[in-house]
Amino acid sequence: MTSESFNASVHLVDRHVEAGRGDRVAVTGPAGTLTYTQLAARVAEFAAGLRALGVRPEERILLVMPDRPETLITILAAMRMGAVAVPVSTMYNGAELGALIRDSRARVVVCTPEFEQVVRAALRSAPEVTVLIRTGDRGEAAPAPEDPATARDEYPWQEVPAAGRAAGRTAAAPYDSWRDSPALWLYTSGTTGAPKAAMHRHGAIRDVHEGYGRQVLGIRPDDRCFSVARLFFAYGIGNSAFFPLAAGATAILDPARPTPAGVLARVREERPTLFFAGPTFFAALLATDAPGDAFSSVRLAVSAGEALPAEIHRRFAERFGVDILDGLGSTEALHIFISNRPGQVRPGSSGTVVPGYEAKLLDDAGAPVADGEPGHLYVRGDSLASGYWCRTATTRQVFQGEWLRTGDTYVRGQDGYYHCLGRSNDMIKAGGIWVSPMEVEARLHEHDAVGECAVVAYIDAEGLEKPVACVVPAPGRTVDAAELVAFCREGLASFKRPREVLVLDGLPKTATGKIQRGVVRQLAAD
Ligand code: 3SK
Repeated sequence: MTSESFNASVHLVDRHVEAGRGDRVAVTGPAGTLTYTQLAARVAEFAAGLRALGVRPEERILLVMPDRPETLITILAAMRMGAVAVPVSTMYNGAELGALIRDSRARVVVCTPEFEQVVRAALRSAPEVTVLIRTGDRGEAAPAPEDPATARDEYPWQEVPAAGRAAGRTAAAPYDSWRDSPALWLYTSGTTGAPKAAMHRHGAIRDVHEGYGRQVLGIRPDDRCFSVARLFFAYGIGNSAFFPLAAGATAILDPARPTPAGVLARVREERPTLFFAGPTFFAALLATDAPGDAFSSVRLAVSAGEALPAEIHRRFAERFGVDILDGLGSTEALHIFISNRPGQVRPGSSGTVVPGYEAKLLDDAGAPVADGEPGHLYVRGDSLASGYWCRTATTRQVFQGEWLRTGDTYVRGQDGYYHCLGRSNDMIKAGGIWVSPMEVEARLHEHDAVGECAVVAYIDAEGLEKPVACVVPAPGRTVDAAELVAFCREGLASFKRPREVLVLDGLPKTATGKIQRGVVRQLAAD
């Protein structure tokens, strides 16, 4: 007995061509425009090329790419031929990326020129990679491998389809995947520290659109979706790929690193109707001198990644005349499962449960809590990941039967609206991205001026979480805060750096010597 046949790539692209909607624009932006017919052809020929290069169904193809049509084509081609797309953050350094590549056991890595250097550094510690595909000018000579021991085949991205044609295949037929076949892995530091891959199925891609995209956003073919969160985030890939494509609408992709000025220019030029960002970015937009009509094309804005403070919601709605739907999602659930609804927004709340999901709040002993009482949030629904790749113990902690333990503490009002109280553990969510305090502390400990340290979240003036390093200097040393932040920037992806350094005489400890993080958080807040 097998599952229902289902290929997410066919659902997102070919279905529209078969239904006579092929002339509609699927993707647009400064890096190019493709109709659904053109996208379908590019995906099928790229999938044929990947097969000719020896990629087999269920193998991983890891992408280090900004948001551009080639990225979308690569992800969809991987899914079409039954392989697993693994888009990863473009913010990692070589060592961090190398660890992810080794963990995924990908044999194929695809990158764009601006990330080639970091990818090459990563590949020095990832000898299992046998194929490197780089976008760039056609015919550009591949640099000689720096270390013959890591020699691998390199292909310009544009020439991958030619490999398919040389093998007699101009277009790959879709692989007969099932709802439950693996389609996408997304790395997350999530609730438990070290990055691990949440494994998502083809069927989950349809599920997130059906529940959130269609029933909450009411997304239509004439919508134009623009997301500040990039394709390598669960939030971004839903916003910029799954929702627009499932609805036959248009995705606006911008390869530039998002800045308030750049995003405002893109909104002016591309006129999105749905705009997706996180609270930190909404706050940054409010700090610009953008005119009141800057978002006049937008019918709905969406916030996720961390709880949206009511004040940011109010100021944005007042200044730009656009309502923001705050929601809660997770990489493990693939997208948003609790959300406000158009016309029924309660500022300061995450909203109510999205169709297709159920939520429950439990106390420390696992008993349900009453409305108005705080509890640990659990969610269930069809889009949940099947688990973490090669992390059995963590999978069992987080995926409990049908339920996902989100790691958040919430309270539900009698009206069914959920309010975030913070995380159940010490992980920090800065700018919508998980930061593991332990990882930042490990880097701080590499500095010889640091005796002891604890990294905790503090809430800034906008009501948003930021990592702060509380540091006890090593004996006889003084700590230069700016130098310490620069030191963290050098050794870690920049989003993990402490935004402030607080120098203390000692860290508060329990009788057994454990750092009292609650007390440290309090010190950081004062
Ligand atoms: O963090 C969130 O709220 C989120 C939302 C949608 C998809 C993924 C994530 C992590």
